[in-house]
Amino acid sequence: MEGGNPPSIFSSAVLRLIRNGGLLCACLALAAPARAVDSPDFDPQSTPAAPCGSGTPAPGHPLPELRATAAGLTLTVRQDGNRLCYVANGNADAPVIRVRVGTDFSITLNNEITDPDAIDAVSGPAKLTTPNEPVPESAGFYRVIPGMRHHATGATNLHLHGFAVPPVKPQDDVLTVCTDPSVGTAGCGQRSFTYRFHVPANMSEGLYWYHPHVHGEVQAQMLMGLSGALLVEGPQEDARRAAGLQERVLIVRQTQDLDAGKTSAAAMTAAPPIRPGVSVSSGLTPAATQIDTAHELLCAMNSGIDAISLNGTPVPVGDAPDTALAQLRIPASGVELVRLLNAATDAFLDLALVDAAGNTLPLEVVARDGSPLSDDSGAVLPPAPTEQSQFVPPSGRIEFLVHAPPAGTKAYLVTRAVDTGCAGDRVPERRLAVIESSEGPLPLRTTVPPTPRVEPNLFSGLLARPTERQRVIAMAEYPRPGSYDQIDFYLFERKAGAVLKPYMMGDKPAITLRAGTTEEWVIENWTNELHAFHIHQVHFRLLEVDGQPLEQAPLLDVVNVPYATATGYHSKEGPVRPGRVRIKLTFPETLAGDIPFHCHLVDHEDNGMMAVLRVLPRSHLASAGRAGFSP
Ligand SMILES: [Cu+2]
Repeated sequence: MEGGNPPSIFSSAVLRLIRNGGLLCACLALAAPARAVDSPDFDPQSTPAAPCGSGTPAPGHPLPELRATAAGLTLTVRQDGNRLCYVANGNADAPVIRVRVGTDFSITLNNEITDPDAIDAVSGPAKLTTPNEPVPESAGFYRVIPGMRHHATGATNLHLHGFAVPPVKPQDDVLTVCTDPSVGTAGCGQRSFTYRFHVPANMSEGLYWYHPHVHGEVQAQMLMGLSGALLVEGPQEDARRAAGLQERVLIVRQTQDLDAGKTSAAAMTAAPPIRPGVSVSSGLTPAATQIDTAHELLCAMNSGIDAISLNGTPVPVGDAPDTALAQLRIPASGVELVRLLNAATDAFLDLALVDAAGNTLPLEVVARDGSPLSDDSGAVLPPAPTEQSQFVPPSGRIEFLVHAPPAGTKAYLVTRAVDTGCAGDRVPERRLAVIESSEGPLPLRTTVPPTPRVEPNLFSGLLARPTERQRVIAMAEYPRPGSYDQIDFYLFERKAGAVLKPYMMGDKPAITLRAGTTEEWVIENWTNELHAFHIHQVHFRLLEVDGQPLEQAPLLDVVNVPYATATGYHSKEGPVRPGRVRIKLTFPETLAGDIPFHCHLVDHEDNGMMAVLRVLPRSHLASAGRAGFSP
């Protein structure tokens, strides 16, 4: 299927500039945006005295950038007390890594973590009383036993979120590849690992990201600072540059999770479900249990509001002076592309543009989760201005155009308060950035860049493919057997006779299928809080939310799953109606291997809300083992 010559998101922005302003301005790349002023003590240089640099950058400060090639770049994980950082070329500000479609690149990850106990302190107070069992088939990993928490080892690895590369080393294998800290024994067998990736020529251009994925300590390592943006570039990006459209990368991180590992402090307002076959006095025995669909609604008392940051600067809550916000100064009549990553561990965003009086302004979304808005053929759709706020779950990305406000006025990028359910965290409204137009003469440009040809991407034609199988995947939380003030998390295929238990490293795949298969999954949320369903390697089309079909089924790699409701909301009384989304997905032969899927509220993932899907290459049906997946 050919995409023809549909409008490019970038050229359409340029065309609108022509229509609106008469003069096409390519000035945006040339007119340097006003630089935010870093505080005098900000120094991102990694030194022995300050391994993660020092001071606080100016709000929204530009992030360092690196181009990754086959020659490779090195990311060194360093630690300064309760901070972790990715250091590249001596700079402890995690770089925005740029890669090109159709090329190879490599990243060497060095683990110089010095104090795993500090990671453990962040992951929460509930500690193991007996050692975790090593997982024989995955050196360096430990089982997360129900009723216990993983004791941080300081092992780390690298996941390229959203990347359509195989889950096979030396590419995106998070299940067997890890590196050890610079202290202690080498459980992973290595303190450094060189990943070698090939970016498929038909992968979508856009914003992706990288973060650690050692099951059991993902949340702690991300809260401590480990995440960074990754931009995949190709003809679309070339057109953007040629048009002079200025861009800005914004990363929201979470720096604190008040209930991390502190579930015991939460007051449950509903009684624990009755679990057939599980004795209350059974202590910490890992027990399988059946889903209890009649009594699944727990609420939790919430303690406070978690802290988030934007490009490394704390985001204030409530009224804050403009100087505390990221400064976006856009040349008058100009437009800027904002590429925003929600790298928070569990904070949701609901983005809107407003004027100084709080009136909503239109926002033009051009891409989500690294995929330009496109139809099923892969043809890019023009941005549609909307005043509807834009929900971005943890790990999600959104790219949108912001127009300079009229001279002398201001606009604000805000994230609205989010109702995460009575068991979820409090997410208040916050201002992220103030937007103003900058003055001065603008350079002129007289030619329009050619519209790039948009080729079908890896997931083009997904909607047209026949669905071969439907599955129901359920998300659930239960009080821990024998320890009812703590919660375990579950993600499993709901079917007759289903048995569920929290995911443990080394668990066999929950689902096995053949490459090329196309399926529809209904993902159910049987809890009273939002969850963010994410699957590695593939993007899916979101077809329905709570039974409502979506007009343009977006291509995503993470989706919010609405919380459950029941007669007598916030009650243990049933019947429970789970929140539901329906997605359609396919598994290309080139991505065969063991593909994790999990909740991207990473505390949930760390505590069991994860599973693995094995995609068997059609040519290797006889060998179902991992060893058979060499690319
Ligand atoms: Cu979750």
